[in-house]
Amino acid sequence: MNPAKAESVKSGVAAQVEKIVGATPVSDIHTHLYDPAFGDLLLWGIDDLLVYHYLVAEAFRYLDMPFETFWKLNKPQQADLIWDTLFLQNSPISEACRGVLTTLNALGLDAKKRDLPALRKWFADWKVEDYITRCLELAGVKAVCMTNSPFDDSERAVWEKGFHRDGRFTAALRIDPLLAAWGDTAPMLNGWGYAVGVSLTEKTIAQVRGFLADWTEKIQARYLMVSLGPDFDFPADTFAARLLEKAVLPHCREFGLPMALMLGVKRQVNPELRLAGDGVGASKMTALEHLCGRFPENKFLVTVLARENQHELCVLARKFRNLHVFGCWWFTNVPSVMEEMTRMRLELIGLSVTPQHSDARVLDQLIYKWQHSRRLITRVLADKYADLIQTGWEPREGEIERDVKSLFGGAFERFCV
Ligand code: FIX
Ligand code: ZN
Repeated sequence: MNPAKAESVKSGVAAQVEKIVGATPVSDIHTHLYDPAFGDLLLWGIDDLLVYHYLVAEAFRYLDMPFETFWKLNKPQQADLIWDTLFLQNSPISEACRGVLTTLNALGLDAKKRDLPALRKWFADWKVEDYITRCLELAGVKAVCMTNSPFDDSERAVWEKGFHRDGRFTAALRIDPLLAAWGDTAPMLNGWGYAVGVSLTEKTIAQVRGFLADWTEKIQARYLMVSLGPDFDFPADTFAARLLEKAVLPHCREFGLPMALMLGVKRQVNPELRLAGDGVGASKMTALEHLCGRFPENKFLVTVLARENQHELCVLARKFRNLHVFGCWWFTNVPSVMEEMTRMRLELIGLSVTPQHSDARVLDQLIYKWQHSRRLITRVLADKYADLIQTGWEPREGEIERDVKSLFGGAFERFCV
Protein backbone atom coordinates (compact mmCIF):
# COMPACT_ATOMS: atom_id res chain seq x y z
CA MET A 1 0.00 0.00 0.00
CA ASN A 2 1.41 3.40 -0.92
CA PRO A 3 1.81 5.87 1.97
CA ALA A 4 -1.04 8.16 0.86
CA LYS A 5 -3.44 5.21 0.55
CA ALA A 6 -2.33 3.88 3.97
CA GLU A 7 -3.04 7.25 5.59
CA SER A 8 -6.52 7.39 4.11
CA VAL A 9 -7.31 3.81 5.22
CA LYS A 10 -6.06 4.69 8.73
CA SER A 11 -8.29 7.74 9.03
CA GLY A 12 -11.28 5.76 7.71
CA VAL A 13 -10.65 3.05 10.31
CA ALA A 14 -10.15 5.63 13.08
CA ALA A 15 -13.58 7.11 12.24
CA GLN A 16 -15.13 3.62 12.30
CA VAL A 17 -13.54 2.85 15.66
CA GLU A 18 -14.89 6.07 17.13
CA LYS A 19 -18.38 5.30 15.85
CA ILE A 20 -18.35 1.68 17.01
CA VAL A 21 -16.88 2.38 20.46
CA GLY A 22 -19.48 5.12 20.92
CA ALA A 23 -22.35 2.84 19.90
CA THR A 24 -21.40 -0.43 21.61
CA PRO A 25 -23.19 -0.88 24.95
CA VAL A 26 -20.90 -1.85 27.77
CA SER A 27 -21.40 -4.25 30.62
CA ASP A 28 -19.85 -2.58 33.68
CA ILE A 29 -18.35 -5.42 35.67
CA HIS A 30 -17.54 -3.62 38.93
CA THR A 31 -19.42 -0.75 40.55
CA HIS A 32 -20.64 0.25 43.98
CA LEU A 33 -24.13 1.04 42.71
CA TYR A 34 -27.30 -0.67 43.92
CA ASP A 35 -30.52 -1.97 42.47
CA PRO A 36 -33.16 0.74 43.14
CA ALA A 37 -34.84 -1.63 45.62
CA PHE A 38 -32.02 -0.71 48.02
CA GLY A 39 -33.47 2.81 48.31
CA ASP A 40 -31.03 5.34 49.73
CA LEU A 41 -28.06 3.02 49.22
CA LEU A 42 -28.19 3.97 45.55
CA LEU A 43 -26.47 7.37 45.50
CA TRP A 44 -27.20 9.93 42.79
CA GLY A 45 -27.39 13.68 42.17
CA ILE A 46 -25.16 16.70 42.53
CA ASP A 47 -24.47 16.50 46.27
CA ASP A 48 -23.40 12.86 46.09
CA LEU A 49 -21.27 13.66 43.04
CA LEU A 50 -19.50 16.39 45.01
CA VAL A 51 -18.92 14.42 48.22
CA TYR A 52 -17.38 11.47 46.29
CA HIS A 53 -14.40 10.33 48.36
CA TYR A 54 -12.00 11.05 45.48
CA LEU A 55 -13.02 14.74 45.78
CA VAL A 56 -12.92 14.72 49.59
CA ALA A 57 -9.25 13.66 49.44
CA GLU A 58 -8.52 16.36 46.88
CA ALA A 59 -10.33 19.11 48.82
CA PHE A 60 -8.18 18.41 51.88
CA ARG A 61 -5.13 19.29 49.78
CA TYR A 62 -6.36 22.90 50.13
CA LEU A 63 -8.45 22.95 53.32
CA ASP A 64 -6.88 23.55 56.69
CA MET A 65 -9.97 22.84 58.81
CA PRO A 66 -9.77 19.87 61.19
CA PHE A 67 -11.06 16.64 59.63
CA GLU A 68 -13.66 16.32 62.39
CA THR A 69 -15.15 19.73 61.56
CA PHE A 70 -15.68 18.58 57.98
CA TRP A 71 -17.32 15.30 59.04
CA LYS A 72 -19.72 17.17 61.33
CA LEU A 73 -21.17 19.06 58.35
CA ASN A 74 -24.24 17.64 56.65
CA LYS A 75 -24.05 16.41 53.04
CA PRO A 76 -25.11 19.67 51.30
CA GLN A 77 -22.69 21.64 53.50
CA GLN A 78 -19.83 19.29 52.61
CA ALA A 79 -20.81 19.56 48.94
CA ASP A 80 -20.83 23.39 49.18
CA LEU A 81 -17.35 23.36 50.64
CA ILE A 82 -15.98 20.98 48.01
CA TRP A 83 -17.59 22.98 45.20
CA ASP A 84 -16.08 26.17 46.56
CA THR A 85 -12.63 24.64 47.12
CA LEU A 86 -12.21 22.53 43.99
CA PHE A 87 -14.35 24.36 41.43
CA LEU A 88 -14.37 28.04 42.47
CA GLN A 89 -11.14 28.73 44.38
CA ASN A 90 -9.13 26.52 41.99
CA SER A 91 -9.76 25.29 38.46
CA PRO A 92 -11.25 21.77 38.41
CA ILE A 93 -8.33 20.16 36.58
CA SER A 94 -8.14 16.76 38.31
CA GLU A 95 -9.75 13.71 36.69
CA ALA A 96 -12.44 13.44 39.40
CA CYS A 97 -13.32 17.15 39.10
CA ARG A 98 -13.36 16.94 35.32
CA GLY A 99 -15.70 13.99 35.74
CA VAL A 100 -18.32 16.11 37.51
CA LEU A 101 -18.22 18.61 34.65
CA THR A 102 -18.40 15.90 31.95
CA THR A 103 -21.44 14.49 33.72
CA LEU A 104 -23.24 17.82 34.09
CA ASN A 105 -22.48 18.71 30.48
CA ALA A 106 -23.85 15.38 29.19
CA LEU A 107 -27.01 15.94 31.24
CA GLY A 108 -27.45 19.27 29.44
CA LEU A 109 -26.57 21.46 32.43
CA ASP A 110 -24.55 24.64 32.16
CA ALA A 111 -21.92 24.31 34.88
CA LYS A 112 -19.96 27.33 33.72
CA LYS A 113 -22.59 29.56 35.37
CA ARG A 114 -21.09 28.20 38.60
CA ASP A 115 -24.59 28.17 40.11
CA LEU A 116 -24.77 25.24 42.53
CA PRO A 117 -28.30 26.03 43.84
CA ALA A 118 -29.62 25.95 40.25
CA LEU A 119 -27.95 22.59 39.67
CA ARG A 120 -29.54 21.24 42.85
CA LYS A 121 -32.93 22.42 41.69
CA TRP A 122 -32.57 20.57 38.39
CA PHE A 123 -31.76 17.29 40.12
CA ALA A 124 -34.62 17.66 42.59
CA ASP A 125 -37.16 17.23 39.78
CA TRP A 126 -36.06 13.68 38.87
CA LYS A 127 -37.63 10.41 39.97
CA VAL A 128 -34.94 7.83 40.61
CA GLU A 129 -36.42 5.15 38.27
CA ASP A 130 -36.35 7.57 35.34
CA TYR A 131 -32.96 8.90 36.28
CA ILE A 132 -31.41 5.40 36.27
CA THR A 133 -32.61 4.87 32.71
CA ARG A 134 -31.32 8.30 31.65
CA CYS A 135 -27.87 7.75 33.17
CA LEU A 136 -27.48 4.25 31.69
CA GLU A 137 -28.53 5.62 28.31
CA LEU A 138 -26.07 8.53 28.42
CA ALA A 139 -23.28 6.26 29.65
CA GLY A 140 -24.01 3.56 27.04
CA VAL A 141 -24.16 0.97 29.81
CA LYS A 142 -26.47 -2.06 29.48
CA ALA A 143 -25.76 -3.71 32.83
CA VAL A 144 -23.93 -2.89 36.05
CA CYS A 145 -22.53 -5.36 38.50
CA MET A 146 -23.01 -4.32 42.12
CA THR A 147 -20.66 -5.04 45.03
CA ASN A 148 -22.74 -6.93 47.57
CA SER A 149 -21.60 -7.45 51.11
CA PRO A 150 -23.55 -9.63 53.54
CA PHE A 151 -21.43 -7.96 56.24
CA ASP A 152 -23.07 -4.60 55.57
CA ASP A 153 -26.05 -4.34 57.93
CA SER A 154 -28.23 -2.08 55.79
CA GLU A 155 -27.60 -4.09 52.65
CA ARG A 156 -28.09 -7.46 54.34
CA ALA A 157 -31.51 -6.41 55.64
CA VAL A 158 -32.76 -5.76 52.09
CA TRP A 159 -31.54 -9.13 50.79
CA GLU A 160 -33.07 -10.91 53.74
CA LYS A 161 -36.43 -9.27 53.22
CA GLY A 162 -36.35 -10.07 49.48
CA PHE A 163 -37.32 -7.85 46.55
CA HIS A 164 -38.04 -7.91 42.85
CA ARG A 165 -34.70 -7.66 41.00
CA ASP A 166 -34.04 -5.02 38.36
CA GLY A 167 -32.42 -7.07 35.56
CA ARG A 168 -29.91 -4.31 34.80
CA PHE A 169 -28.22 -4.79 38.19
CA THR A 170 -26.30 -8.03 38.66
CA ALA A 171 -24.63 -9.09 41.90
CA ALA A 172 -21.13 -9.99 43.09
CA LEU A 173 -20.47 -11.43 46.55
CA ARG A 174 -17.91 -9.33 48.42
CA ILE A 175 -16.11 -11.13 51.21
CA ASP A 176 -13.35 -8.81 52.50
CA PRO A 177 -14.16 -9.22 56.23
CA LEU A 178 -14.05 -13.01 55.90
CA LEU A 179 -10.46 -13.02 54.65
CA ALA A 180 -9.07 -9.81 56.15
CA ALA A 181 -10.59 -9.93 59.65
CA TRP A 182 -11.43 -13.55 60.45
CA GLY A 183 -11.11 -12.94 64.22
CA ASP A 184 -14.00 -10.42 64.10
CA THR A 185 -15.97 -12.21 61.41
CA ALA A 186 -16.18 -15.65 63.05
CA PRO A 187 -18.46 -14.36 65.87
CA MET A 188 -20.67 -12.65 63.28
CA LEU A 189 -21.09 -15.93 61.39
CA ASN A 190 -21.93 -17.60 64.68
CA GLY A 191 -24.60 -14.99 65.30
CA TRP A 192 -26.14 -15.82 61.91
CA GLY A 193 -26.31 -19.52 62.75
CA TYR A 194 -23.07 -20.82 61.19
CA ALA A 195 -21.28 -22.78 63.91
CA VAL A 196 -17.70 -21.74 63.27
CA GLY A 197 -14.77 -21.62 65.65
CA VAL A 198 -11.77 -19.37 65.25
CA SER A 199 -9.43 -22.23 64.33
CA LEU A 200 -9.99 -23.56 60.83
CA THR A 201 -11.16 -27.09 61.58
CA GLU A 202 -12.99 -29.20 58.98
CA LYS A 203 -16.29 -28.34 60.64
CA THR A 204 -15.58 -24.61 60.55
CA ILE A 205 -14.56 -24.78 56.89
CA ALA A 206 -17.78 -26.65 56.06
CA GLN A 207 -19.79 -23.94 57.85
CA VAL A 208 -17.98 -21.15 55.99
CA ARG A 209 -18.78 -22.95 52.74
CA GLY A 210 -22.39 -23.15 53.85
CA PHE A 211 -22.42 -19.39 54.41
CA LEU A 212 -20.87 -18.76 50.98
CA ALA A 213 -23.34 -21.12 49.31
CA ASP A 214 -26.35 -19.49 50.97
CA TRP A 215 -25.30 -15.99 49.96
CA THR A 216 -24.23 -16.98 46.46
CA GLU A 217 -27.71 -18.36 45.92
CA LYS A 218 -29.55 -15.58 47.70
CA ILE A 219 -28.00 -12.82 45.61
CA GLN A 220 -27.43 -14.88 42.44
CA ALA A 221 -23.76 -13.88 42.48
CA ARG A 222 -21.93 -13.72 39.15
CA TYR A 223 -18.58 -13.95 40.93
CA LEU A 224 -17.03 -13.63 44.39
CA MET A 225 -14.65 -10.80 45.16
CA VAL A 226 -12.12 -9.56 47.67
CA SER A 227 -9.64 -6.73 47.92
CA LEU A 228 -6.29 -7.58 49.47
CA GLY A 229 -3.42 -5.52 50.82
CA PRO A 230 0.14 -5.38 49.49
CA ASP A 231 1.21 -7.84 52.20
CA PHE A 232 -1.06 -10.64 50.94
CA ASP A 233 0.95 -13.75 50.18
CA PHE A 234 0.16 -17.25 49.01
CA PRO A 235 0.85 -19.88 50.19
CA ALA A 236 1.12 -18.51 53.70
CA ASP A 237 0.17 -19.43 57.22
CA THR A 238 -2.44 -16.67 57.47
CA PHE A 239 -6.20 -16.83 57.84
CA ALA A 240 -6.57 -15.08 54.48
CA ALA A 241 -4.47 -17.61 52.57
CA ARG A 242 -5.90 -20.62 54.37
CA LEU A 243 -9.54 -19.58 54.08
CA LEU A 244 -9.02 -18.81 50.42
CA GLU A 245 -7.52 -22.22 49.77
CA LYS A 246 -9.81 -24.32 51.96
CA ALA A 247 -13.19 -22.60 51.71
CA VAL A 248 -13.42 -19.88 49.06
CA LEU A 249 -11.72 -21.51 46.08
CA PRO A 250 -13.46 -24.88 46.59
CA HIS A 251 -16.76 -22.97 46.80
CA CYS A 252 -15.98 -21.16 43.53
CA ARG A 253 -15.16 -24.48 41.86
CA GLU A 254 -18.37 -26.06 43.14
CA PHE A 255 -20.51 -23.19 41.85
CA GLY A 256 -18.47 -22.61 38.69
CA LEU A 257 -17.85 -18.97 39.63
CA PRO A 258 -14.76 -16.80 39.15
CA MET A 259 -12.96 -15.24 42.10
CA ALA A 260 -12.13 -11.57 41.67
CA LEU A 261 -8.95 -10.43 43.38
CA MET A 262 -8.37 -6.69 43.71
CA LEU A 263 -4.78 -6.41 44.82
CA GLY A 264 -2.72 -3.65 46.36
CA VAL A 265 -5.03 -1.47 48.46
CA LYS A 266 -3.56 -0.23 51.74
CA ARG A 267 -6.63 0.35 53.86
CA GLN A 268 -6.83 3.42 56.10
CA VAL A 269 -3.42 4.96 55.54
CA ASN A 270 -5.07 8.09 56.96
CA PRO A 271 -8.15 7.08 58.96
CA GLU A 272 -9.13 10.73 59.50
CA LEU A 273 -10.12 10.81 55.85
CA ARG A 274 -12.52 7.88 56.39
CA LEU A 275 -13.54 6.37 53.02
CA ALA A 276 -11.01 8.67 51.32
CA GLY A 277 -8.20 7.41 53.54
CA ASP A 278 -7.07 4.31 51.63
CA GLY A 279 -3.75 4.15 49.81
CA VAL A 280 -1.75 1.88 47.53
CA GLY A 281 1.22 -0.46 47.77
CA ALA A 282 2.88 -2.86 45.35
CA SER A 283 1.58 -6.43 45.67
CA LYS A 284 3.51 -9.66 45.72
CA MET A 285 2.65 -10.96 42.29
CA THR A 286 4.21 -14.33 43.05
CA ALA A 287 1.18 -14.92 45.29
CA LEU A 288 -1.05 -14.60 42.22
CA GLU A 289 1.32 -16.77 40.19
CA HIS A 290 1.03 -19.50 42.82
CA LEU A 291 -2.77 -19.24 42.96
CA CYS A 292 -3.19 -19.45 39.19
CA GLY A 293 -0.70 -22.32 38.93
CA ARG A 294 -1.96 -24.36 41.89
CA PHE A 295 -5.65 -24.00 41.10
CA PRO A 296 -6.09 -24.42 37.33
CA GLU A 297 -9.77 -25.28 37.90
CA ASN A 298 -10.39 -21.86 39.44
CA LYS A 299 -10.85 -18.70 37.42
CA PHE A 300 -9.33 -15.45 38.67
CA LEU A 301 -10.54 -12.00 37.67
CA VAL A 302 -7.74 -9.66 38.63
CA THR A 303 -7.07 -5.94 38.83
CA VAL A 304 -4.06 -4.44 40.58
CA LEU A 305 -3.86 -0.98 42.06
CA ALA A 306 -0.13 -0.30 41.89
CA ARG A 307 1.21 1.03 38.62
CA GLU A 308 4.41 -0.94 39.15
CA ASN A 309 2.46 -4.25 39.20
CA GLN A 310 0.73 -3.76 35.85
CA HIS A 311 3.41 -5.24 33.59
CA GLU A 312 3.87 -8.35 35.73
CA LEU A 313 0.09 -8.86 35.74
CA CYS A 314 0.01 -8.87 31.92
CA VAL A 315 2.90 -11.32 31.77
CA LEU A 316 1.10 -13.62 34.23
CA ALA A 317 -2.00 -13.47 32.03
CA ARG A 318 0.14 -14.75 29.16
CA LYS A 319 1.09 -17.74 31.30
CA PHE A 320 -2.23 -18.58 32.90
CA ARG A 321 -5.45 -18.72 30.93
CA ASN A 322 -7.42 -18.97 34.17
CA LEU A 323 -6.49 -15.31 34.77
CA HIS A 324 -8.57 -12.49 33.30
CA VAL A 325 -7.25 -8.96 33.69
CA PHE A 326 -9.80 -6.22 34.22
CA GLY A 327 -10.18 -2.50 34.83
CA CYS A 328 -8.00 0.49 35.59
CA TRP A 329 -8.82 0.62 39.25
CA TRP A 330 -9.19 3.80 41.34
CA PHE A 331 -5.82 5.67 41.35
CA THR A 332 -4.97 4.14 37.96
CA ASN A 333 -8.22 5.47 36.47
CA VAL A 334 -6.59 8.70 35.30
CA PRO A 335 -5.92 9.29 31.60
CA SER A 336 -2.10 9.16 31.74
CA VAL A 337 -1.93 5.82 33.57
CA MET A 338 -4.95 4.33 31.83
CA GLU A 339 -3.44 5.10 28.43
CA GLU A 340 -0.21 3.36 29.37
CA MET A 341 -2.03 0.36 30.88
CA THR A 342 -4.47 -0.05 28.01
CA ARG A 343 -1.70 0.06 25.40
CA MET A 344 0.41 -2.40 27.38
CA ARG A 345 -2.50 -4.79 27.80
CA LEU A 346 -3.46 -4.79 24.13
CA GLU A 347 0.19 -5.25 23.17
CA LEU A 348 0.73 -8.17 25.55
CA ILE A 349 -2.62 -9.97 25.74
CA GLY A 350 -4.55 -8.62 22.75
CA LEU A 351 -8.31 -8.49 23.16
CA SER A 352 -8.54 -11.11 25.94
CA VAL A 353 -9.00 -8.41 28.56
CA THR A 354 -11.71 -6.17 30.04
CA PRO A 355 -9.92 -2.82 29.88
CA GLN A 356 -12.25 -0.91 32.16
CA HIS A 357 -14.89 -0.99 34.86
CA SER A 358 -16.33 2.20 36.30
CA ASP A 359 -16.15 1.63 40.07
CA ALA A 360 -18.97 4.20 40.15
CA ARG A 361 -20.28 4.91 43.64
CA VAL A 362 -22.77 7.49 42.43
CA LEU A 363 -25.09 6.59 39.56
CA ASP A 364 -24.37 9.73 37.51
CA GLN A 365 -20.64 8.91 37.55
CA LEU A 366 -21.32 6.16 35.01
CA ILE A 367 -21.65 8.96 32.48
CA TYR A 368 -18.19 10.46 32.91
CA LYS A 369 -16.35 7.28 33.71
CA TRP A 370 -17.54 5.71 30.46
CA GLN A 371 -17.25 8.84 28.33
CA HIS A 372 -13.65 9.30 29.41
CA SER A 373 -12.82 5.60 29.02
CA ARG A 374 -14.45 5.36 25.61
CA ARG A 375 -12.43 8.30 24.37
CA LEU A 376 -9.20 6.75 25.51
CA ILE A 377 -10.02 3.24 24.28
CA THR A 378 -10.94 4.73 20.89
CA ARG A 379 -7.56 6.43 20.63
CA VAL A 380 -5.54 3.38 21.66
CA LEU A 381 -7.50 0.98 19.49
CA ALA A 382 -7.31 3.25 16.42
CA ASP A 383 -3.52 3.43 16.91
CA LYS A 384 -3.25 -0.34 17.12
CA TYR A 385 -5.29 -0.81 13.93
CA ALA A 386 -3.12 1.88 12.27
CA ASP A 387 -0.06 -0.22 13.08
CA LEU A 388 -1.76 -3.19 11.38
CA ILE A 389 -2.66 -1.12 8.33
CA GLN A 390 1.03 -0.25 8.05
CA THR A 391 1.70 -3.97 7.53
CA GLY A 392 -0.88 -4.18 4.74
CA TRP A 393 -3.64 -5.74 6.93
CA GLU A 394 -6.99 -3.95 6.80
CA PRO A 395 -9.43 -4.52 9.68
CA ARG A 396 -13.02 -4.90 8.46
CA GLU A 397 -15.96 -3.11 10.06
CA GLY A 398 -17.49 -6.35 11.40
CA GLU A 399 -14.13 -7.30 12.89
CA ILE A 400 -13.85 -3.97 14.69
CA GLU A 401 -17.38 -4.43 16.04
CA ARG A 402 -16.46 -7.92 17.26
CA ASP A 403 -13.29 -6.63 18.95
CA VAL A 404 -15.06 -3.77 20.73
CA LYS A 405 -17.80 -6.11 21.95
CA SER A 406 -15.08 -8.30 23.46
CA LEU A 407 -13.53 -5.38 25.30
CA PHE A 408 -16.91 -4.14 26.53
CA GLY A 409 -18.04 -7.34 28.22
CA GLY A 410 -17.76 -10.15 25.66
CA ALA A 411 -14.32 -11.35 26.77
CA PHE A 412 -15.49 -11.26 30.39
CA GLU A 413 -18.60 -13.34 29.61
CA ARG A 414 -16.54 -15.90 27.68
CA PHE A 415 -14.07 -16.14 30.54
CA CYS A 416 -16.82 -16.69 33.10
CA VAL A 417 -18.55 -19.62 31.37
O1 FIX B 1 -12.43 -1.94 47.13
C1 FIX B 1 -13.03 -1.43 46.19
O2 FIX B 1 -13.90 -2.02 45.53
C2 FIX B 1 -12.68 -0.01 45.87
O3 FIX B 1 -12.98 0.23 44.53
C3 FIX B 1 -13.44 0.95 46.76
O4 FIX B 1 -13.46 0.48 48.04
C4 FIX B 1 -12.89 2.36 46.70
O5 FIX B 1 -13.31 3.08 47.82
C5 FIX B 1 -13.32 3.04 45.45
O6 FIX B 1 -14.39 3.58 45.41
C6 FIX B 1 -12.45 3.06 44.33
O7 FIX B 1 -12.80 3.50 43.25
ZN1 ZN C 1 -14.58 -0.86 43.92
